[in-house]
Amino acid sequence: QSDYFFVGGNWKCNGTKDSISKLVSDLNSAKLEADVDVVVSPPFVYIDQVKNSLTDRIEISAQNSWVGKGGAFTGEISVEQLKDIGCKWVILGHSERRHVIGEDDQFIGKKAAYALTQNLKVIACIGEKLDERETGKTFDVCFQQMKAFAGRLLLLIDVSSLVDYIVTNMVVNWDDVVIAYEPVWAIGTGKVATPQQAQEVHVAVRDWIKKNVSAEVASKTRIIYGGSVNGSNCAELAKEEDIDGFLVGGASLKGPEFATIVNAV
Ligand code: G2H
Repeated sequence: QSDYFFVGGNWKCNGTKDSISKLVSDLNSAKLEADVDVVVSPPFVYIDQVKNSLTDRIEISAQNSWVGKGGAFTGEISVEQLKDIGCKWVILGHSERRHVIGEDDQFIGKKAAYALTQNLKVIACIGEKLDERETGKTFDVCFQQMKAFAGRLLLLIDVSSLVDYIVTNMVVNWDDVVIAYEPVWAIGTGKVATPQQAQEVHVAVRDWIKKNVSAEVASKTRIIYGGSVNGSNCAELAKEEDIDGFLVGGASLKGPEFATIVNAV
């Protein structure tokens, strides 16, 4: 695990060959601080184009992956294929996959576990919806989502035997996981969480990891914030002690603004 700030650009379902070529060229010429891990996540169909034109300074993530080994799964992309074309990361559990496409905690947890066993690193997203925040369920929802990730990774739930527990721990490396807290009400809405709102959840999630995984993993794991982060609000957010980086959507489609966010610390 790195102590570095981590900034991911989630391009979502945006772009054309031309616009992506321009974005890559802006990123290639941007000055990025050395002590920040930078990742961009293009739509599947443009990953190869980006891989072949983007500086190695920036790693590539997919926005989703299939839950197991490839085969007769029409329309899906396997972890093995993503690795084959040079992806180092995959975003899993993004709220758009959860709430628009309908993926549930268990399915997402399974995807994360499979990706990690194949050495594809995971940006694991969690976050509450507006009504859940308003009814005081923010922590419950985030912890439930964490449990689905961690439960699969460490067999925290239903530890059936010590042997299973040890084997799973040997396979899974928490160094390969970044947690992204993205309150759903702040995603693509222009309504960013205040630094205090984000910090409060990040601390709670870190504490959850400490209690349910280990103090060491809790202190090392990067917990990044996502939800309407832009060039103007990133510096304030980055000052919070438990905000270790950002997952950026809309603002990552503009190279210079994304570079500002990368350099926010
Ligand atoms: C949250 C974020 C990127 P945006 O989904 O994952 O998008 O910055 O557009 O809110």
